[in-house]
Amino acid sequence: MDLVIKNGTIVTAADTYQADIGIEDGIIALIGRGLEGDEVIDAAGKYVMPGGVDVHVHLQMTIGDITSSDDFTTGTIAAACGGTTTIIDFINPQPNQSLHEAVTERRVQADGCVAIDYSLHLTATNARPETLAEIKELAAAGYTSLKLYTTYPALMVNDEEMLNLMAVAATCGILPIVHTENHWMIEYLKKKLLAEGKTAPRYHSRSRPPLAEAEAANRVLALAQLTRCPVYLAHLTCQESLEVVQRYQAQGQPVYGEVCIQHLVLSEDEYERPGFEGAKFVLSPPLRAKSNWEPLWHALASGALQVVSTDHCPWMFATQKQRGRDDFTRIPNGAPGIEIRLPLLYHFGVNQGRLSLNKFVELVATAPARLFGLWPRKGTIAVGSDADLVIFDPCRERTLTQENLHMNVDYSPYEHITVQGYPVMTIAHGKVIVKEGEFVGHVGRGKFLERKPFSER
Ligand code: DUC
Ligand code: ZN
Ligand code: ZN
Repeated sequence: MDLVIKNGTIVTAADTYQADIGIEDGIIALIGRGLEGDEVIDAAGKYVMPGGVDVHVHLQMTIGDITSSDDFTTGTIAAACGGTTTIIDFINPQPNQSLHEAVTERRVQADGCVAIDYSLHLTATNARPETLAEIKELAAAGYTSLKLYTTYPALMVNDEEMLNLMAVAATCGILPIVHTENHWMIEYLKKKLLAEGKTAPRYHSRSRPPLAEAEAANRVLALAQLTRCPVYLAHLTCQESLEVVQRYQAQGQPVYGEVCIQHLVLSEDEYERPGFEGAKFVLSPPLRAKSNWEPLWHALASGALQVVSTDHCPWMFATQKQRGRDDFTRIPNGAPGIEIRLPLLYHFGVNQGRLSLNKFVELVATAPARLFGLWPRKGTIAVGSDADLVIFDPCRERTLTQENLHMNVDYSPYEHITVQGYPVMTIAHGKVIVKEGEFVGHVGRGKFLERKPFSER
């Protein structure tokens, strides 16, 4: 064996047990007792879990003349430091750019620049015949998920377009991921608020109420039913949307959904911070009332929702967020999270009795890998799987300040929070890439991952 991890407690979505893991050529080769290898890591007293899979991140995403502040290098290093070994980002097609061109552009940005493995979701902003044809071709090349938006003028598709896109997705093994917020409700409220002189960050959340999210979720699931298309709803935030999801699930429709870590831990109270501080929390859908927390946790624990991701999309507070100083609608949407997903979910989920240890692993690694066509290569600890592993110390305490994190952004939304339980080592393809909180790997070692069609997951 090249490497043996000894004496740890292996935790997967299904089991918790004591065993050693033997790794050869970057792959898990043996799981058993008393293994010996050229290099040995002692994981006594620690959990050994599959590396995290974050299926919703926006690294170096350009909107107009600004770009989110973590690029593929800084963002994947930060991910690794927080125990994530695979990310899925998005292609960002410009108007009139073909999907193939957008894929090539994104691959050029990422290939050779990533510290961990990555893949890309397609994004469609129209349903022209040539776009539909490209989606089929790209599905065959391993791009088996498709982001669709019901808001953002440059990105959104109308119901007719969504129907045509879903119909194609259903035939070629693609899982649509939909950002559900009713654009016209939001436009109406934004204009009304601005006309009343309400320009501060707190009005961001008032312009995007739960009703707008739940309406779009309902509509999207109805379109999915008509086209017999499975669907994955991005960043669900509120009880109103959950009720919609569960109603369609109860009819037997394949509906999946994620919660982003910020919506489980932070609330709309953050928008009441003095001055412009609330802008740090301007993300969409916005942070909600605390009363939504327990229904979301319960939906994750019960399996109604399957994934916890981050929607990592950081903007510098001192510069980029400032463009919305006099108008909340101009604040770039998004916040950092790629590095703190595992510790926050463990601390607020497992430590507080809301999630079992196995459910925690399922939510951060196994279910995302499975839904997006990467399992069992990723998301589990099994012979033949990639040796992407996290050694997690359930006793390690850490305060999530901007200075001790690696994300390229000038603030932490979690500045005040101390968590218990933290990754102390991250291994990717059988190599230690993070040790005691510092990246010791090689940028460029991460590989692009082709993914299986939805029907084979
Ligand atoms: N919301 C999005 O829909 N995308 C990026 C960041 C955000 O907050
Ligand atoms: Zn979104
Ligand atoms: Zn997003």
